[in-house]
Amino acid sequence: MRTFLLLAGVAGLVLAPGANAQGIAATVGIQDFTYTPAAVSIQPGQTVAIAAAAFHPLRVDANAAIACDTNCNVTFLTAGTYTYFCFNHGGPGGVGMAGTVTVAGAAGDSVFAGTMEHTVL
Ligand SMILES: [Cu+2]
Repeated sequence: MRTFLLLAGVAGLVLAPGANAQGIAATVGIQDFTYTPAAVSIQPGQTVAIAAAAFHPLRVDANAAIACDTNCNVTFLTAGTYTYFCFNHGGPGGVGMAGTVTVAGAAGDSVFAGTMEHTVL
């Protein structure tokens, strides 16, 4: 297993290596060019495991630095609605192969500043 450490350019979300203190709150798979389930809801600080592959590289609208092509664990620290998409078959704003993560709570409940980790198996 190789681990890359990247600087997160946007507050609010982070890629975590494996399970973090709060574990995986939701898991999103891929079936026939669709994320399943296409929408998940979590609490601030929880992690979503989103399937990805070289053929289905993951991008997160809110943070262009999050780009991974293996299964990605993305931790969302700030309340809000986040859209992600497959770089090959979707686009920003929920176009095509895309999904949504809703993080409960009032906007600005927490502020994140730090690093994100992208784990490549
Ligand atoms: Cu795809």
